Amino acid sequence: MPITPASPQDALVIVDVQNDFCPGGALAVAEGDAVVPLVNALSPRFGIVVATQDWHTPGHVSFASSHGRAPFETIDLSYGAQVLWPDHCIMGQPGADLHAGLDLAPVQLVLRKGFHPEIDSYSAFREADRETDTGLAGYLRERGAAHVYLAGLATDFCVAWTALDARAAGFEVTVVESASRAIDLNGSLDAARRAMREAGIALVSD
Ligand code: VGL
Ligand code: ZN
Repeated sequence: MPITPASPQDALVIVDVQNDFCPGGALAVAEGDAVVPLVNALSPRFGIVVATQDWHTPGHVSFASSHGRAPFETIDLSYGAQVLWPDHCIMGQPGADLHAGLDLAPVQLVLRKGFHPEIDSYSAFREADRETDTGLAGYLRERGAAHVYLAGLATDFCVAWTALDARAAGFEVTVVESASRAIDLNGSLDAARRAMREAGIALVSD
């Protein structure tokens, strides 16, 4: 069913629609680029539109290469378990650019995350140490948002973590699954969908 936000203060958060998460990118999500026209169709319906950008330092703690390990292994860091990824979304490099087809005209804020060298941040609200806030909750509250919709990449990592933190921050949350694509590593998509449902997050199609 086409999504029609109930209030002009409903917010759309477009998560990490970046070259490195699209086919040909360093951490390509299957059909990642398929979300571009779907997100472009969604964004003009919202009064508040934010896009997030994964934005890592070279040698970032989430990179397997920083630990002499293979990508997709998990290690323990001071803040907990960390999946190790191929080098991706390095600040200022083309892989970190938002996909060229993404319509940026309706986007009012581009929020970067993951720029602290020693802390990852799947969530656009709170970094992986679970302490460092990005300011997004305050931004959305000051703009009067009560309901946050999410779409983008990847459903089971940055979309899910952002959705769960939006809920924890007190927003109503809806994930537009049809305009999102997943990495699906070791059952991560099923686990993410279960966690989101249990948190009271609506999973819908547009
Ligand atoms: C993401 C893994 C590492 C995402 C970002 O956008 O889902 N996944 N960094
Ligand atoms: Zn990342």
